[in-house]
Amino acid sequence: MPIFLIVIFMITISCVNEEGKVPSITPVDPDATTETRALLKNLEKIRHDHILFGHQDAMAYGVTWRDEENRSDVKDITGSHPALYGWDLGHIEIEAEKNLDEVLFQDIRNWIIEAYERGGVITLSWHLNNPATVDELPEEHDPDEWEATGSSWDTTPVIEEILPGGEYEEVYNDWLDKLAAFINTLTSEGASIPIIFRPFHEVTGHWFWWSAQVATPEEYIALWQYTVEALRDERGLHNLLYAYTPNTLNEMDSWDEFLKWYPGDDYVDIIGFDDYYTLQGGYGDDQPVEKFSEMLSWLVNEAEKRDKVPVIGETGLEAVAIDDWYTNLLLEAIKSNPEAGRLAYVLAWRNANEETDRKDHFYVPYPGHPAESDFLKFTEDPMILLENDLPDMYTSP
Ligand code: BMA
Repeated sequence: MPIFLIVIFMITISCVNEEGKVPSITPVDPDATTETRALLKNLEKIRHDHILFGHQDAMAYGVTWRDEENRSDVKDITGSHPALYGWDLGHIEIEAEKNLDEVLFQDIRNWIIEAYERGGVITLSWHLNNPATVDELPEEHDPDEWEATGSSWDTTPVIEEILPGGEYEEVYNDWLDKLAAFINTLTSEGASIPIIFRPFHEVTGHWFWWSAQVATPEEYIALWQYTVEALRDERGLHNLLYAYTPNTLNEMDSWDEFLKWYPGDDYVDIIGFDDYYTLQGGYGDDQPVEKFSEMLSWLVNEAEKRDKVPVIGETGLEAVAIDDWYTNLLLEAIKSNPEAGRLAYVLAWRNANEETDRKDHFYVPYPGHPAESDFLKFTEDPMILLENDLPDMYTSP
């Protein structure tokens, strides 16, 4: 082949991942459904220009309301629901009717199907109980006791006993059956709805039974890989993309820790971290916004090296206590250099209802809140996408 043809061929290949071209990225599940593959490609494509804004439990409740048709705090302010919906499957494993934050699984299912049919994107986390101590879980729900014995926050060591040959292997397999059964009901017109599954998050924190103070990286990685294989290969779920989001880089001794717990390129589609304190200077940084932006650049770089999609797994400032947090801190960090902004999405944590749940525990403002107009400005930035701004995420670009 003449040398100039080889050069043209190589230039073509190297352009594949850039905006305007069809991304070559494929899920770690070789049998992923067409819509799931399309979702991953669309996230990869979109992140060069835009970021999807997401909200946990968006449709279930807001600070001042609960269980109202077609309502979300994001929509109350902006006129659109968020582009991304986070839900948590904690307590599906114990066959509860409601998840750990008192949302009926039946409702979660319906909100997922409706959001998908409107074009929204879904991500699921799983605050699963501790298999060793689950029997001690309090029967009565108390929103202020979310860290109760038997819960995800019960740090009794257990991973070794979940893995093959361990005392709780059967229990865990049964829990995976329950999880898979629920995910199997997430369909629209007979097709499975693509889900970004984000299990075992914040591993580098010290509050969950799977996290760094009780688990070793080997155990964590084995648990992750076992879970992916169990869902994908044994239970035949082919609508999942897997997201790895440890706790913020800013609480790590070295950013290599992110990679120390990383389950591997063959087990992860999306990488990110959860961060609640950097932007407002909670770790004592002199220039917190710059620090956050540096961390994002590092993440984007790592993702691009591995052909993974970078995201912010969870963030927010409790009670949105700084009025311009969304534009002057979050958006500023994202925009302060082109690399930091190449993220597919950012998920804000939930807006707990002030009457029935925790008070002042919300991460998106609501109408009348002092941060309302700043949040609206944030969502009106051309970079930020809400549900109404989304292209078709489920048809391959
Ligand atoms: C935490 C808090 C808790 C909640 C848990 C799981 O961050 O919001 O109130 O129970 O997440 O959603």
